[in-house]
Order: sequence, then C-alpha cells, then structure tokens
Amino acid sequence: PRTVYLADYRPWSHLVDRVELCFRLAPKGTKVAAKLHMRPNPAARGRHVLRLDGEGLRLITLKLDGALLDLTPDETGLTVPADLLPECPFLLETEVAIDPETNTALEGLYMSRGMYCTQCEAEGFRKITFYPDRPDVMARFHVRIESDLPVLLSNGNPTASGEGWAEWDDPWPKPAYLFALVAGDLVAHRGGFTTRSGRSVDLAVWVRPGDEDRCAWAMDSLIRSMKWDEEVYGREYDLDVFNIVAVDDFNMGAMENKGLNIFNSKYVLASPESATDDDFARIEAIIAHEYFHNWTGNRITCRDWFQLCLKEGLTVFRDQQFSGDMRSHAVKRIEDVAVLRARQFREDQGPLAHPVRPESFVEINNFYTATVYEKGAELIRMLKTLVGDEGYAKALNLYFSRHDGEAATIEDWLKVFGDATGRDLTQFALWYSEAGTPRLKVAEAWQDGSYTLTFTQETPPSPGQPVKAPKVIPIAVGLLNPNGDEVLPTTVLEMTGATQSFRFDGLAARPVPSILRGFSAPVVLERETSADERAFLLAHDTDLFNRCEAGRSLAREMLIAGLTGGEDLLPAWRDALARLIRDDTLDPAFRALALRLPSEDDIAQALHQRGHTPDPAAIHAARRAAGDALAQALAADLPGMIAGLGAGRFAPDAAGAGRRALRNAALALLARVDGGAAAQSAFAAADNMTDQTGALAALLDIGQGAAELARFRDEWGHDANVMDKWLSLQVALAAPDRAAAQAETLAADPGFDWRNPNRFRAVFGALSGHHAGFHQAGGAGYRLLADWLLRLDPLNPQTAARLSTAFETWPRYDAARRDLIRAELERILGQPGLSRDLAEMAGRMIA
Ligand code: B3K
Ligand code: ZN
Repeated sequence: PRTVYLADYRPWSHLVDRVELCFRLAPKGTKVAAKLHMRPNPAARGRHVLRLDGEGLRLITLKLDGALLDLTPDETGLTVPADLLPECPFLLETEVAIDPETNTALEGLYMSRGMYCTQCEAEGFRKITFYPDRPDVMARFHVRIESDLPVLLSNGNPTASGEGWAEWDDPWPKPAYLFALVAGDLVAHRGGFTTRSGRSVDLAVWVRPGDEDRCAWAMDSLIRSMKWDEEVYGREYDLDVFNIVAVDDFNMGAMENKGLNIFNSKYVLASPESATDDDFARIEAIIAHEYFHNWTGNRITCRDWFQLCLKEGLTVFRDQQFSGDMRSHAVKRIEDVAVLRARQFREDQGPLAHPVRPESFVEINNFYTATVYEKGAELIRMLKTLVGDEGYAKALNLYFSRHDGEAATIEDWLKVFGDATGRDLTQFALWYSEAGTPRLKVAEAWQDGSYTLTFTQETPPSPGQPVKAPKVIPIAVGLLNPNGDEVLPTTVLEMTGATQSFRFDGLAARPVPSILRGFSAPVVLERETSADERAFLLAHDTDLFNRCEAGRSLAREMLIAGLTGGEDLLPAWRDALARLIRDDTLDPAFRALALRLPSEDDIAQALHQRGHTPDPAAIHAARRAAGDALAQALAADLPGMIAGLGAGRFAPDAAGAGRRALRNAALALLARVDGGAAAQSAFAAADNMTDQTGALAALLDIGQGAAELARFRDEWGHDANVMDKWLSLQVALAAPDRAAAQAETLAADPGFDWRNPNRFRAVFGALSGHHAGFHQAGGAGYRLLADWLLRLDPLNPQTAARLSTAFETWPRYDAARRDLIRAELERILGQPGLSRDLAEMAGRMIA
C-alpha cells in the first residue's frame, strides 16, 4: 500500500462547481448517477489528466459533454486522458452500481437494520461514485433520492418531494466527505430554533419507531449548542433545517455531515431509566461537537487530511468549553485531563506516537487519534492562554472572516493568531510538528524572601524524531503560605528555553507552589516532594484542578512506593483522602473524582517512565489493597454518606450527577467491607441507570452480583445498547485470571452480534481496558484479542484497526510479555488479505 506525504500536496487539476446526484436505492444494485460540472483549476497550471477516485464501483455509463466515453476504471479510480478534456467548463456524467447490503465496513453507503445511511469521512465517498475525494475540492450538491422508504434525507434544505422520491439542495460548497444520505422507516422528535438574525430552523432527531421517547435530551443539547455558539463564538446556523439521525451500526461516535448529522444511536438515545449520567454528559458533548463542526470543519474545512487537527482539535476544545459552561469547569477539566493522560500520553509514549499534524499516513482512518483530537485541543487551549481571552476572540473572528468557504491549513490558523495578536508563533508551531510528551522538571530555591522556580524541559524521542527542540510552555503557577493562604494568585509563566528560572520576591515565608494549575500544558510534571506537601495542597489549593491533582499524585506515589519497595505512604494518603471525603462543603462531583485511584494502566505508565518494569498482577493487588484500606478507614461514615446523598427525582444535571457519582463511589467502597449488602439493596431500589449500573458494578467488583446480572438481562435484554453495559461490566470487573475467559464466553453466545461495532467494543474494548486481565501472564488475553481482530478485519477493518491499539504499550513490559505480544502482532501481519488499516497499525507497533 502507498504512503501519502504532506510534502506531496498539490492542488487538484480541476474545480467542481456543481454536483447533481441521483440515487435509486436498492440493497443490491443501487444506481448512482452523477453529473459533475467542472472546469480546469487555474491554480494547477498546464493541461492535466482528470483523475477521479472510485473503489468497488461498477461503471455503467460515462459521458463527457453528452458523448459516451469508453474508459475502464482501475482498482482505485478512473482517469480521463488530458487530450479528451476541454479547457473550458464541461460536464462529466457517470452512472455506477453499488451494493449497500454487503457493505460491512460501514464506510460509503451501507445498511443498518433496514435503513440506508452513509459515512464518507475520510475517504468513503469514493465508494459511492467516481469523484475527486479530497477535502480541498468544494462543490455545491443537489441530491435526488428514489426509494419506497418513507423518510429520505440528505444535506442542505429539502426542495421537493413526492411519492417515492425527495430532492435536497445544499447551497454551501462542501467537500465530499461531508456528503450524507439516509433512507428509512424513521420517526422524528421535532424541535425548532430561531437564530439571532431571525432565521427559523426546523430541528429533528430521527430514530426508529419506539425510540422517540428517548430523544428529548439530544434535542435539548442541540438547542443549547446552537445558542452557545452564537453567544460565545458569534456563529449562527446557516440552513433551514438541521437533522440528526441515530444509526445502530456505526464505526465511531458521530459525523458532522452538513445539515444532516449521523450518530451512533448510543450517543442519541437517553432516558433516566436507560442512560447513565455519563451517557447524558457524553451525548450533550457529542451533539455539541458535531454541531460546532458546522463552522469549524464545514464552513472552514481542511486542505488535506494532514490538517485534520485544524477542525478536530478546535472542535474538541469548543465542546470542552461548552460542557464546562453547562456544568462545572473544574470537574470537566479534571475529567478531560484524565482522558488525555489515559489515551494520549499513552499513545505518545509508544510506537504509535505521531505529531498532532502527522506528515505521512497509509490509511487516514488510523489517524483519528487521541493525539489529533485531545492533544490538538490542548494546543488550542495553550494558544488561548498565551494570547489571552481577548486575543483569542480577535483571532477567531479573523479566522472565520478570512477563511470562510475555504479549505485551510495549520499555517493559515497560526498566521491568523500572529496577525490578530502580533505574536510570533514560530516556536509554538513545534507543538504541531513534534510528537512526544515533554517532561517538565522543577527545582526550587528559597533565600531572603525570594523564591525561585527553575524548570527544565525535555521531550523523549519518538518514532522518526530522535531529537526534540524546547517548546513554549505556559505554566500557570500559584503560591500558598504555609497557613494555606494564597500569596500569589494564578500567574502564567512562559517557558521558552530548555531551562528557565522565575523569581518571586518579597515573600514573608517560604511558599508552597501550586504548579501547572488547570493543567495549563500537556506535559508530565516531575516534581519530587513530600507526601505532607501533597496532602497540604489537597487540603488547601485554591485551584480545584491542582487540588485534585495533589490527591492523585499522592495516590500515585503511594502505589509506586509500595510496588518498588519505597516508604509506606498508605496511611498518609488514606488519612488525607478520608478528611477530604468527609468535607461536606466540597462539591460531591469533585469529591467523587478525588476518590478515584489512578488506573492500573496509569500506574504502569508511571512506573515505566521511571525506569521500572510494571508487573500487572502486583499493580492490581496494590490498587485493591489501597481501596480496601480506604474503605476500612471510612467504614463508619459510608452508610450515612450514602443515605445523605440519596435519591430525589432524577434530573441529568451536574449537581444530581455529582451526588450520584459520590454515592456510587461510596457504595463501591462499602461493598468492600459489608459483603455487598448495601449494594444489593441499592440495586433493588434503583430507579435510574446510573444507580442500577453503580450498584451492579459494586457487586461485580467483589465477585458477586450473579442474581443482579440475571435481573438486568431480564429487564434490558431487548435493548442492545443498554446490554453493552452488561457485557462491559462483566469483563471489566472480572478477576484478572478470569477476564479473557469471561470475554470469550460472552462473545461465544450465539446472540452476540460481534459484527456490530458497539457490541465488539463492549466486550473486547473492556478486555483491553482490563489491565491485569489483558496482560495476564501466559498471554491468553493477547491471543483472544488477536483472534477476534483477525475475525473482524475482513468485515470491518476500521474498527479492527482501532482496537488493535490495545497492543501499543508492549515496550513497557517484561521480555516474556513483549515476546507474546510480538508473536500476536506477527501473526496478524502474516494473515493473508489483511486490511491496509490493520496492516499499518500492526506494522507501526512492531517496527
Ligand atoms: N469527523 C468525525 C470522525 C470521522 C472518523 C472517520 N474515520 C466525527 C468527529 O470528529 O466529529
Ligand atoms: Zn470532530
């Protein structure tokens, strides 16, 4: 397979002014007729052949300005020789046949339980018709759909419809990856929104009959997103309709097709009975994310796929801001950083590390990563910190006015910031081109009322990038007095050198520093300090993020010390945490987060960073022992706490969610000491999914819950998305030596539809997330995952490739485990007919 390089970018030979598409839908032999109104691209000087992408298309007719052409497509497309092409506008017409019924890859036009739908990003449109399938070719689309199905949707505004057909027109030029079509027997949950300039927009969430009572939250989230983008970014919606469709078979979360967002049904449908607080929060965030793409992604799109972070990093940042505004900024930040570390730091430290803007790929779908998305969002956050809120607002306004209707690059983006704020961003640009997570070391000096912080930065090598330059790092710092008063409020230090000192004068006593407040940069902070000081910050820091961070680092040091024969920090951690948990003045959501121990994978990551080889079984045991110790210390408080946080009517708001989170965390602790009695009654009494799964998890965690599992299945057996929780929990909470067997048993059930990505992820995503289970000595977890990846790959390469990242951490482990993983990766690579997706991933991991 061919490697594509950023350096090879050239504009396309032609421009497409208008596209007319006609679909005659059939499960087998859907006919797609396309009229492409084109002309030579003045930016691509000289005469060129016309190369159209196309995969798996049966060409029926091909006409140039009305005359039949006799050309034969190759495996990847169709070439019209230069001497046949006029040097003025012309019309190219094609008709092709495709079979949505047999499209199991869920890319292009496919079927999901009787409905037709599409997924074109990144390069799926070429599976629908011959076309220049690249984001810098933007065209206006008119679409006609012919089908007996009652609901026929596409992008833009509806223009006409009749018995068995409908037509749609999208006035906004767009790249092909934003094309969408849906046809099915669907019902709408309707709503409306009037934009601030007075455009009235018809909103609809389309679902299968029977699901319409679970759409209210998605609609509510959409309306709040539309309003927020007007108020905060000055961005208005630009069509008469906005449609969202829920689809059961979907490779990712959702897709921002112009005016017609298509969602994994898991991220649309919610009721208190069927969805947890986390589900509600995620639905809100994803609805917002896809809606925000209308400006950051659709109106301004990417010149090429290397610029993916231009739309994704920015849109993730925008959805994070939105969720923070809707809920709590501190809680949201703590959660986002936890995800960043668990997924992006992990990726950045392994064989799959790549820059936020990669420079080559084999399969672009493999680059929809935590680095592009989450680290991409961190870069926007840092830019905003560096130029200030006002500078950011100015830059964004300039971005929207300068690049509206264009396909832009990271250079364009940074130039906008330079022009709007006068700042030189040359050094900042390194964040986009260099992979790896910088390590930030801190040294302190105290003399005569002067306190000096000296920082040293170093970014470890990553594949293809042995040497890294110093980056500009915004370090938000505050200083506290020994009595807990803040003597220096949050101040942003700008580090640009490899080593740099900052002095604070006129202090009465040696302060306690609170460094990297709000996680002001995506770096690993390496600061050696005492457990006492961490406990002090956990009790006093005015920055809630760092307050939680103090608890997390205390727990991490405690676990690492225990595992490497260091000092026993368990009592210090346990007592500090117990004090915090009992503090009723603190937001329950915050306390629930502070209670969370670092995950086993995080501990393994930290051990590896410090030159130790992680032992998964020992990590598991140490983490459990710490939980047990905390449970014992709090045993007398827990029943009262649980009762005090109880019930009330369910509302999916942040306050209620925080109370339930703390209550369920307390329940899980109590289960460790009461044998599960409280969790059993909580399960029986639960009237919402958060409490139902919370209690079930508490029971499974102590090796109980068989009766509750059966009751859960009786109640929810009809709802596959809810049953995914049932599957995941059983794997995620299995004893380490049982996890692989548990996954295997669940997957062997004849009712288990492993072809559905949600099902596959529910079982095998949970297995790879079970650190001690997946890395069980002997390699049963590795073998099982590889077996199933090989089974899924021929049907759905994208999802198989994505789940293969379970193996990316192999360099951390002992020789035996490394050999076992390598053997599985080699077995995968040796599979005849392996997809380009999985081949690229396995190849990069083994290299
Ligand atoms: N842009 C899509 C992701 C497409 C993934 C293609 N493999 C969803 C999103 O980021 O909003
Ligand atoms: Zn996105």
